[in-house]
Amino acid sequence: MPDYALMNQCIYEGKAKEVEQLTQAALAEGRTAQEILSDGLIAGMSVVGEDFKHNILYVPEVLIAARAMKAGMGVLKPLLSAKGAVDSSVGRLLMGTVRGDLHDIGKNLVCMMAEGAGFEVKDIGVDQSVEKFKAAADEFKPDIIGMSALLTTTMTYMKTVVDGFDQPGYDHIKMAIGGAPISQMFADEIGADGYGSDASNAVDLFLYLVGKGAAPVPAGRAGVKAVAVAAERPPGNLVHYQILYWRDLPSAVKVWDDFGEVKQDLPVKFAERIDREAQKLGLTSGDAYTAELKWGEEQTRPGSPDEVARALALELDRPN
Ligand code: B12
Repeated sequence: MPDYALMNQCIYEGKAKEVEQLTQAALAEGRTAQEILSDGLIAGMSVVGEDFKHNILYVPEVLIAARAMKAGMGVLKPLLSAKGAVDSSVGRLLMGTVRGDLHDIGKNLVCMMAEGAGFEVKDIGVDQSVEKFKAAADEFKPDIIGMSALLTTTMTYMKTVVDGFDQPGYDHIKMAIGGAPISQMFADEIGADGYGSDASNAVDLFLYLVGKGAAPVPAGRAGVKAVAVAAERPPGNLVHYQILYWRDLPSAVKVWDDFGEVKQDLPVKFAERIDREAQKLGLTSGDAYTAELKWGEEQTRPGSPDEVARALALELDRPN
């Protein structure tokens, strides 16, 4: 019997090589690709989804877990598609980033989580026009079309796509949208069927749109997360902290002690600096970009998580 609990744990910890090997071993033992997919991969990824929902895991950890799931999927995919064995009973999802927009990290994450929840997913990539969405929909016959946009200049194109599908023959397809600048209000404005605030919320939305779940409430994922209970900290309290780097450029900080935790994205100029550097180096694909994200060493210093997070943001803000 394959050790599915271990496989789930390896997904959670983002151990791609181990997941790949365990998947191969389970196949060698004669288990079906479908069983390994659901008990080994999907079960592991759903714990990741739950912990992401409850702010126990953050985007970098989820991306690393998603990569591990992808390693297992790589082994299973030829078998699943060869036998037509994918259980698409949950639903079929067509995903893409809209025209003019090259951001795909969030979209990829949504695809992985949706696959993890049992959807059959077709990802048509970035910079997609309404014509491309329609051609792909004609071929793939999705239940849902998911669109992603990260730029205020490209989010308006989502309406063009929604309008493009407002035609006989496409009425059964639900339109879902997401991306950092998107809101429920914008979704209502352009006539989309739903908006998802993050990958796990997106999966809840998809399940709802195919009639397999309750209406989700988009979660506001704030830049600063204080999971702390108000607590008296002793004088000289030590907190632990880590800095998330993109290559050598800081991107976010995580600070915690026994009483709570703060995760803070650094101010917008840090993201802009990273964007410029990524483009200069040509590391713009989702995988190339994410591969450069690494947590720095764990360190300690006195204070509360809030104070230390603020101090770190100031200290890291030096001209490069
Ligand atoms: C990584 C990044 C890049 C990378 C993209 C790599 C890649 N392949 O994706 C590179 C370096 C290429 C890049 C380029 C640019 N970028 Co950029 N980028 C970012 C950055 C730092 C992170 C985005 C990200 O991946 N977030 C993490 C993911 C997981 O979150 P997410 O995308 O929001 O997705 C989640 C949810 O939104 C939701 N979701 C997403 N899609 C969908 C879809 C559906 C259907 C559902 C339900 C849910 C859903 O679920 C996801 C998972 O939880 C942001 C800053 C930021 N902090 O957001 C800037 C940012 C988005 N970029 C920005 C800009 C301006 C640019 C450039 C124009 C820079 C330039 N001067 O050239 C170019 C544009 C290139 C183009 N034409 O698209 C601005 C946008 C400003 C604005 N409001 O319009 C930002 C906000 C940075 C900033 N403040 O300056 N960028």
